[in-house]
Amino acid sequence: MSEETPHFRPSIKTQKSNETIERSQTEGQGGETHQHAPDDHRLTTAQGIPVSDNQNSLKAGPRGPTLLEDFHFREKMFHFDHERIPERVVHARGYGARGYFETTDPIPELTSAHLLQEKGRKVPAFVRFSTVAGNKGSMDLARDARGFAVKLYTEEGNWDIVGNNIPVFFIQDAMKFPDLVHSVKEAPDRAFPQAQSAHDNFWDFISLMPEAMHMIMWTMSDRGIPRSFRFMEGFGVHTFRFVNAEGDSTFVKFHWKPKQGLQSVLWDEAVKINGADPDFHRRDLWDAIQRGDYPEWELGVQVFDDAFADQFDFDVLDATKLIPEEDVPVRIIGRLVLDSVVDNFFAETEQVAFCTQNIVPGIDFTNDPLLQGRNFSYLDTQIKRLGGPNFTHIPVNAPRCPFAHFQQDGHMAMHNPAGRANYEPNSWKDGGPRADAEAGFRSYPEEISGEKRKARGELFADHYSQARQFYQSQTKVEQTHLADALIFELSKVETLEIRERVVAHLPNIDGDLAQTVADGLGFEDVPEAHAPRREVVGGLTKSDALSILKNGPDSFQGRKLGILVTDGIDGELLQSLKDAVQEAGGVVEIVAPAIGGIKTSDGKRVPADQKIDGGPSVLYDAVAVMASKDGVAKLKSVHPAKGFAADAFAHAKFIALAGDAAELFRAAGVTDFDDGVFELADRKGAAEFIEACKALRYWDRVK
Ligand code: HDE
Repeated sequence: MSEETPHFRPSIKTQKSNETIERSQTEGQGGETHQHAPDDHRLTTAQGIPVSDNQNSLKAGPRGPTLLEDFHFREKMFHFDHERIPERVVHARGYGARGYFETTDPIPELTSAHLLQEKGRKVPAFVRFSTVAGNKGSMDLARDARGFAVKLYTEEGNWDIVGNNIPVFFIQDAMKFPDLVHSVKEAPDRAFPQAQSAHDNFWDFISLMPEAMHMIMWTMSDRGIPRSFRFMEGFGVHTFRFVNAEGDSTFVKFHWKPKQGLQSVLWDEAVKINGADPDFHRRDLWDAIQRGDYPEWELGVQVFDDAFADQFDFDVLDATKLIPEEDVPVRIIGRLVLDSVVDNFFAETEQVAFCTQNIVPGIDFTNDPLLQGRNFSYLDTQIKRLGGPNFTHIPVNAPRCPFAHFQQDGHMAMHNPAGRANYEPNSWKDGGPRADAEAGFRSYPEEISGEKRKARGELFADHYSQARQFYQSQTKVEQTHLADALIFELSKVETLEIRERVVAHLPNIDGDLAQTVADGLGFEDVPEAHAPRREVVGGLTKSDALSILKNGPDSFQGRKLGILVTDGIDGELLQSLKDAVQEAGGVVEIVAPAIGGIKTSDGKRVPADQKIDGGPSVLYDAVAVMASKDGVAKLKSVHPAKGFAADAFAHAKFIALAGDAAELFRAAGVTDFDDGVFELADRKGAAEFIEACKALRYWDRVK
């Protein structure tokens, strides 16, 4: 037996990986974890001691026991055993990227925030998207709200807008957050279901919390299953304050509007994507940034004063309410661009510590009781996750502006004060920093008075009005999806009383919705409606801004066409289809019976990106099938190929057919070809097909 096992040196060949490696050695913005010179391949311990053998532990003879003095083994294993930090109690599954924010329309009249004083002012940004309920390893397409957390490294410190892709929340007071989260996460005895809300505990809680009904409309709508992080809106949710240089304050709500337009998947797609590619969202973001298709959002603000707040039907401090864009228009003031992936997931995405209380001069909180509670929670949670009070020393969390204070010591202290002064006031010559009454952060001096009580504002008792407005603002297709989602979720609820108690909220929202869901659950009648605590405000105007379909992209930019091909197809036609997609700013993936690809009729090899069973049509925004006579004959006996066709049709996708591809669809049971199905014959046809794909779905098929 040999005592020395030869070293295995992995060689990295793919272009993508090489790019990543180069970047990590030059940029290192977020996590300067690589302390080696790039050409230093010598393995050492963490103490820098050179290692002679990384395959075998130190033994008393080749077959003898392992010796305790093997400090290399001991350190390696010790470190491995401590690799994990606690995952976030909510939003555990997330994905981050870097970029920048740039002011496009300065607003000094509204806020003194340095960043927003001048057009073109630019600061680095870090964004983390997430699901809420699932654990760190859960799948991306769970029905859930999505976190949309933005850290702006401004010249006056870090400003975090820790928002969601939904502008309202389930609850009104932070007191209920632990209950909400316990109810949606796995039950404590059985530890399932995970990463889903379709279970008794969640709906039991919701049925008893009418204030959640507005948010439920949003999570059951297609907002709960976005196609990509790139195609979602973001919202600050709470009402915040702007404060200008004169000390005047206005209320403000923050909106992130995706330049790419809104888009979601269908529930049946979500279910299948979770199996085919549980990392669908993170892969999408990674790929888009890597290919230079940088996702971009506009920052919009809704600004309003006390007079508006006083005449508004609802309380602006109530996070279960939004302010319709038709009432207070969204003014675009800046843009956020994500142009760089992280060097190291753990260093940046896992360790990034967002805190709602990170605001800069010119921004302030309101008394929203949810926001007030969050301001306590986020700091608390960072201590637990990151192990001590020095988490701001981690590069991704450190400010990028000068900073100076007298805090010291603690676990893993990296920035330590130089010199003698670590207190203030002091009389030393280099006595350290001093507070600045002019430029320093000052809270808006709002007058506060009131009885000390556990209570809520009166208008908080309205629970259904905006839920109704949301539902009624949706297109027919979207309303159907919403009702289907409720039926799906409640069908997973085992306890009849819970199902009934949920449905009894719906007549207060919309009679047809209540009836459809009751029918879908097999109820004989719609259960008697719960009495609203406050009369529902009727006649709220429908808001187009609430619908996804009314805010689609009208472009195939950043979207993906899946082309299923067989041997013997027309290579030129394939090329013209690829050209048309590229011209539209989209991406093509070739799906073939084998990963080695196919040969076109003129003998050219086309490599595949996916083998057919790894590339189902649910992964694509539109599909084309190009098949020769022999090719289709073989495809017809491949179940995933038939699934590719049947699903694409059922999911209302635009479909292009070339050669004998129609036969595959017929074999899959699709016989009625409609106007969403294109016969592909030449270059012009390819361009026409991609033009049609801008609409993303041929909804007429599923009306
Ligand atoms: Fe959070 N939330 N939250 N939340 N939240 C956390 O902080 C909390 C709420 C949101 O990508 C935790 O660092 C309370 C609303 C996002 O790292 C924790 C309440 C909104 C993220 C916490 C809320 C959010 C979090 C867990 C009720 C939308 C992920 C880990 C008062 C506006 C940030 C962490 C990231 C994360 C507490 C409600 C968004 C426990 C107490 C409303 C996007 O501190």
